Amino acid sequence: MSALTPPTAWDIDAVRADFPILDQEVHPGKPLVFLDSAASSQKPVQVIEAMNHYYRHTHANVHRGVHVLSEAATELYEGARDKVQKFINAASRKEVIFTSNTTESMNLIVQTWGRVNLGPNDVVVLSVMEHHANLTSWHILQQEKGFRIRYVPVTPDFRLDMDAYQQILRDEPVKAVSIMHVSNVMGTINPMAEIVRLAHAVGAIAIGDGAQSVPHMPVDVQALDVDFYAFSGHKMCGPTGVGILYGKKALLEAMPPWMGGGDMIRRVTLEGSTFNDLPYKFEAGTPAIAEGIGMGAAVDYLSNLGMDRVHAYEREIADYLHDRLAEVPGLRLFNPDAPYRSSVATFTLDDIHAHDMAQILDSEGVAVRAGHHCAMPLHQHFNVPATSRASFYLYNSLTEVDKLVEALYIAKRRFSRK
Ligand code: C6P
Repeated sequence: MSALTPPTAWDIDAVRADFPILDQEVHPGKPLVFLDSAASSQKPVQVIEAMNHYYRHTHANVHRGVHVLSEAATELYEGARDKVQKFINAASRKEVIFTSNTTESMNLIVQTWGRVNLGPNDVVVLSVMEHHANLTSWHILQQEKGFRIRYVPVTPDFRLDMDAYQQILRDEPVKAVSIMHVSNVMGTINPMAEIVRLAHAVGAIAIGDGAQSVPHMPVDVQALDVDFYAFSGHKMCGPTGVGILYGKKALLEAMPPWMGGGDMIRRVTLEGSTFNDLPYKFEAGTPAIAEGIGMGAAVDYLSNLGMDRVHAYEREIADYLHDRLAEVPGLRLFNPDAPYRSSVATFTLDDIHAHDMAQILDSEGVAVRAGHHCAMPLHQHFNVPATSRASFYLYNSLTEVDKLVEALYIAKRRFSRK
């Protein structure tokens, strides 16, 4: 590193070289500009190779056999749990439960902790900006248990209304607060530690949806003091099919199991079953072994880059992105200002429908997501049926911001001719 290079300099070419999928044209003369990482990120060769190597050399079921391959597979799979524990600074590996994704993690909390602890006199606090994973899972149990749900509103500057949150906590017998750390639509970074502190002050538990935070910033579950925290492997350079539920040990120990099956039991007779210790109590059946190992490789990849550096680079992208977008006439943005924003731009342009917009951008090689992004209530709050979302990640370059802006002007020109 030369004396002139700042210590946080990001070698974007070296990072992009790790992601072979990025090096392609998606239409003749149109190189891929992948801006849909909030839906699912791309995978570096290190993750692809780890899974490939496992299937070629070490595949066998875990926790079951005494033969060489089963022991090797178990070591790799359980090693991935240790990596995740360290990555989020959980106090114990028993607190790291493998699930299939954030959605399953959320449903696990609701169907175990929620089922045991919630009744008609209780209140659960969610927010208007939540993803459906953190809405419908509660709605399903609410129909059975009859508790009430209060929703923290969103401010006109696209943030969580913390005053309204505190008012709800004063007014209601709140048992649980479940809120996203980072919004998948607006990119808003919510004050998670403060949300947790205020929930605990009234005796409520606090649950964090970390699907959009863990991939992009350092997360320390002990510093947040959060009771449960959920995230997905596929948004953080890992494979699909694997996710994590972090939970404080005392809470997890007090919760009944969710799914029954192999691995989660201690003893089974025809009269009944007793259950395994944590974390296995919540992991019934053969797990997604290769995916767990792939997630471990993704954690290694991100740790080697350094999450502080990833976050700093994404802030640089966010600043440039929002500076450039501010110059596009007719663009309506649904993102907060710095320091609350992340490397996401969600927008409508003139009266172009979001799906038409995504198609035009795609014809220019620019991949974005269009629709309600599994956050229908938030779009009802905006009073728009759909938005387009460009979500950047550690492998996107500043030049790709320019490509997005160019493509937006192309869309404007095409529609103004109609
Ligand atoms: N958001 C998006 O395009 P799963 O599908 O279980 O891995 O993640 C669900 C989920 C939960 N919470 C948040 C904040 C999320 O962003 C997501 C997934 C994707 O925004 C797919 S809908």
